[in-house]
Amino acid sequence: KEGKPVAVETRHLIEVCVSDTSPALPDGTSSTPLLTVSQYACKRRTTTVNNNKILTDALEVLAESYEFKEIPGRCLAFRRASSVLKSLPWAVRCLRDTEGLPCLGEHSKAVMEEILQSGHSFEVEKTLSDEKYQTLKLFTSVFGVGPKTAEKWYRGGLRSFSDVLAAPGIHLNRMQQSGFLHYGDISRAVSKAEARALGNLIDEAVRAVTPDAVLALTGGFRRYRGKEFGHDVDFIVTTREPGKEEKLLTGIIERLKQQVSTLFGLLLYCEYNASTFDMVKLPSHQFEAMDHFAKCFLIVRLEGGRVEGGLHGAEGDGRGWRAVRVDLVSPPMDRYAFALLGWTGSRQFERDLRRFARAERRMLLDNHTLYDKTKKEFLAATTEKDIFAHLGLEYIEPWQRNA
Ligand code: DCT
Ligand code: MG
Repeated sequence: KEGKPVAVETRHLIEVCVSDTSPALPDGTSSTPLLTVSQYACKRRTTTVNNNKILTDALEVLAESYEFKEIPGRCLAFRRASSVLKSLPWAVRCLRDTEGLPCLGEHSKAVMEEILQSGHSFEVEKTLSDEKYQTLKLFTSVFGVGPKTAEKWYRGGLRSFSDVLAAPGIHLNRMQQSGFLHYGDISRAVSKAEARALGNLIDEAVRAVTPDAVLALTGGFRRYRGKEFGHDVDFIVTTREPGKEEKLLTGIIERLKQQVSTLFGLLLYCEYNASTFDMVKLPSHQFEAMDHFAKCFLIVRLEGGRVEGGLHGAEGDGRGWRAVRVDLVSPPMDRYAFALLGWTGSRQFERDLRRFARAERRMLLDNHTLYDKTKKEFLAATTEKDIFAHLGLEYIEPWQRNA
């Protein structure tokens, strides 16, 4: 659930506390920057420069802890508060700075005030040292382990990886087995150079299957999204021949499986999900986290020699390669703009795009379509700009979507 729809969008005109960056006026007073901050992340411009990292890190710890406790409303409230602070072009120095800002509830404000005054928050520190929080955080950091499995293991008295691996009653699925096997590599951040090297590797496989395929880096490493590091590398791949996109993806997987690098297979793990996309079943009124396009979740062996400047953070491990998580999604070409918009992120940006569409425009947006409930029709789009225009939103560049 994405929270309660708000009937009328509230705009907030705020006056910011005078800061060092405010230019002094000739009469000796300072100008106060005026800023309109929307409650919707898709109406804010958020770059990777976060002027309030101390505050947002703290709020995100609480968001995560409520996610583990399966209290989605509170989790979302902290995520929204954090996202608003990320969009500010200045650092919050006192609570008065935040007057008029949307999405900052009493709880968030109390945490912020404590940090602004004393440098830390009692509640955040208590959470960070909480055994259950620490254990769930550890377990969910394994590829293939979600909050439900982590909770089950915790309730079974397990506290560490060695507990899990030694427990007699635990059956790890294939994804989790690979998650443990490559844990060190997968939990290490992927650099931009590594993402580019993977792009070349996937591109070679794509060209070998179909020369005229379209391959795009998306997610945090999409061109101009601006993230330096990520947890995986996401690609959209499709073809201009209608209906051939699914074959394309299985072809790419086959090609990658056949490829060997220094005698080892390139694909360390591959889970392929066939398409369940069916225009007839749309629009979907229920929010679904995953789209229905054909996709695969991979772990790819990346040789250091392919990476400009070498592998990130692998100094001294002597292996010369690392494992990287890669996702490929393959929508039909006429769904490309929706898939690209949905897979570019950030998550908070996507959430609020859908929430804005529903609450402010009576439209349903997902990775497949945009549906106008008033006109009872699907709205066509070949570019992201078309979708923003249908929604009556100013276009937000990928590098401004780091909400
Ligand atoms: N996404 C989404 N909702 C989800 C999961 C993902 O809208 N529940 C979208 C947003 C980004 C894109 O899919 C890819 O997801 P991630 O790889 O998790 O995000 P990212 O921005 O690429 O960040 P990173 O990979 O660095 O964690
Ligand atoms: Mg990603």
